[in-house]
Amino acid sequence: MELLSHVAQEVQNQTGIRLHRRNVERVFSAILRTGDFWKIVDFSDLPVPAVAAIVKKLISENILFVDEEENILLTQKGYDLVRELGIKPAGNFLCVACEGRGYPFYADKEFYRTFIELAKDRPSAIRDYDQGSVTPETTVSRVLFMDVRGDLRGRDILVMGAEDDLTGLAVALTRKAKSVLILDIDKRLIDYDNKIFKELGIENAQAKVWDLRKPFPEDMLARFDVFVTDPPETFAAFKAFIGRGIATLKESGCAGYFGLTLRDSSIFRWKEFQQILLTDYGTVITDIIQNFNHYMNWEYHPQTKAAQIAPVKKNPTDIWYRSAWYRVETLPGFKRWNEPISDEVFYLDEEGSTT
Ligand code: SPD
Repeated sequence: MELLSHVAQEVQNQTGIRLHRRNVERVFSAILRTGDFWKIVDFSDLPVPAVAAIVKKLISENILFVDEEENILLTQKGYDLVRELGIKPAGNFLCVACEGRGYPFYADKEFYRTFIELAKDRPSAIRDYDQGSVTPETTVSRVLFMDVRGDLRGRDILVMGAEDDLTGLAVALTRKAKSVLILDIDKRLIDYDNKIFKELGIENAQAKVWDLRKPFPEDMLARFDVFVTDPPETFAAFKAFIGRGIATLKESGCAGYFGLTLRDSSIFRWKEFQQILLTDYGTVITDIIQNFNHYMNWEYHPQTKAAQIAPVKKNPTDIWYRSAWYRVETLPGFKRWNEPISDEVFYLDEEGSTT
């Protein structure tokens, strides 16, 4: 078997993460751009355990080595192999102004500045709920995106299970929505939002503690025009956050926004998520903007499986964890899923490692 397929097969057997030869090719391509392990994960679009195992395997084959500064580099054998296989680095032409999202976070400077000011004392991300906050630029861009798509002005909006990003606060701050309800399991975030709403006299927004593993009461169903969330990547969390979000939508033509990453789940799992969205829930995917969400590094990183299985001890120093921003729309006959979650695998499974 040729080398890329052999490595893909061996790492798949070892990690339980589905892989094909081009996943391994992509790791090589990433290494041609950077020696930083965490950026290699970012550019490879693969779960951390897969990249860690591929890199370790290639080190054991004398194709890669780690230098004194913990950079991952090609050996002469590695360079010869890359040349022989014709592997190239990908181009990098992302817009530096909008950071590649297509929505200029600086468009409304007053809004951007106010949000930064309000976010500066935010509670720090904690491991218990797999928190990891997106940058303020990401949060502001989410709101602009919603506005452009007609999902902000005059809308009843539910933001749930993702308030470490303060998206609900940002939506409320525009004062353009009809109402904003924020649900999160973390009381620190709920108190933070409600205090700001009180101080600023924002009366159409409220925040409440809620555990999304529990079904919603009847009065939450068919109540909102738009939901926003950012689940952990397990199937149980996908249903609890997104299935339940769809259940709260009023009618066909309503919209849901959420992030899905390839750092904690594979492209094979994305296919299964997309099948659930299309077939089980009866929605259509209108948008996927890859790497829209940029997550600030979290303090608990050294305690995670990701840190433990990495081929280097060096912690990430730059943004490496990013996720795609999905927008779905309900179609006639869409299904409202609102079952209890009994699955114990809620935050972490074989593809995830950053919790
Ligand atoms: N534990 C690391 C931070 C993870 C933040 N959640 C990202 C969810 C993407 N759907």
